[in-house]
Amino acid sequence: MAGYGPTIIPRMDDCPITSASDSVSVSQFPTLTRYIMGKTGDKELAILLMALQLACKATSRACNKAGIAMLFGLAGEVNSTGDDQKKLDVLSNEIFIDALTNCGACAVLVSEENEDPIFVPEDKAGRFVVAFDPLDGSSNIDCNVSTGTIFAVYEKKSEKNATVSDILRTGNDILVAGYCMYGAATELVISFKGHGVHRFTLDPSLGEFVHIQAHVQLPEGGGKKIYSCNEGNSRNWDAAIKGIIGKWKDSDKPYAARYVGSMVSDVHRTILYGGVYLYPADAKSKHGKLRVLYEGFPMAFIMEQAGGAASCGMFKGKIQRLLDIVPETIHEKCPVVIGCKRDVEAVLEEYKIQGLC
Ligand code: AHM
Ligand code: MG
Repeated sequence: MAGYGPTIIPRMDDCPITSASDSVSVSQFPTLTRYIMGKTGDKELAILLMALQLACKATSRACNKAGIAMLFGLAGEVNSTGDDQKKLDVLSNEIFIDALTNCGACAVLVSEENEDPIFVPEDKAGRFVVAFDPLDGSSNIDCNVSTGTIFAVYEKKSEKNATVSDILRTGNDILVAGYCMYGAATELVISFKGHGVHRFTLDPSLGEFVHIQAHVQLPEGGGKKIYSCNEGNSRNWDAAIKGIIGKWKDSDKPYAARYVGSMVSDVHRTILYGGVYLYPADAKSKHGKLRVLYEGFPMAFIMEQAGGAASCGMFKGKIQRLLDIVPETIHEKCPVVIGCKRDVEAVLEEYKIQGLC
């Protein structure tokens, strides 16, 4: 990293970085590749995560070149949930499927863009199952606003050939979850169960994700007072969601509204600054909009690992922790209320205040 100043690099071990004195000159290259190798102790999982990071880099490159390479616009197809596919949706999906089916570590893939699960042929299959949204935030693609990839990794339970039951499991079974944001910089945030949340930024000149922050935690006390949701849907919200957003807006120190409309960006900001991100159920969409396996679960997993909370709010007649849902189909949806404990708990309390639970 010549030209980037002194080679004082944060440690990548499990110690939180609290001050400059925690920084040591351990290596000029604290890359995601090294982090994965050091963290897993499991070569097959490391190979899988290498394939994922390769696909993120290739998708980042495609996003960067989209205007020049005429990759903006529609592909002319609709995806598994009936949304129009953009050219970049299709390309990024091909990138992820290619990387994951050929790495030798995956048995089944579930992609937002494919109606059915993809079973990797036996001669190339491995132990893991991956659910992913290759390019989330499609509505932002054509105006060059940040988008992202979201993924969750499980180990298959079936002894022989994988089945769909290997992916229809609660979010508590996730081994590793992450997202990659294609924004002003490309940033990959990853969490191995029990090992906190780590941030890596793509250094384009090196072609590697470089570790920039260990053990990311939401700000103490909940951080900035920010709510993030599509308020255009508010007339269809239930009384609790309407009530709490109203209270936040009317308080002495009102909350700010921030909404990119790309879940990765809105969740990333929530983790770093504080506040809450909501895509609740409403009268028109009883299950909300976001998909359990590759949007709700991985983001809830990361949020909890970062010291936040993740709930569905009121869903199917009861308040549910998001990671406890047991999906029955691969593209099913769930309401999402994720962020700092202060604000998620305030939402749940509002259900009690309104007499809804
Ligand atoms: P997508 O998977 O079709 O891109 O939809 C998911 C996205 C999220 O990233 C975002 O938070 C949400 O949809 C925005 O929805 P809306 O446009 O209804 O506000
Ligand atoms: Mg999506």
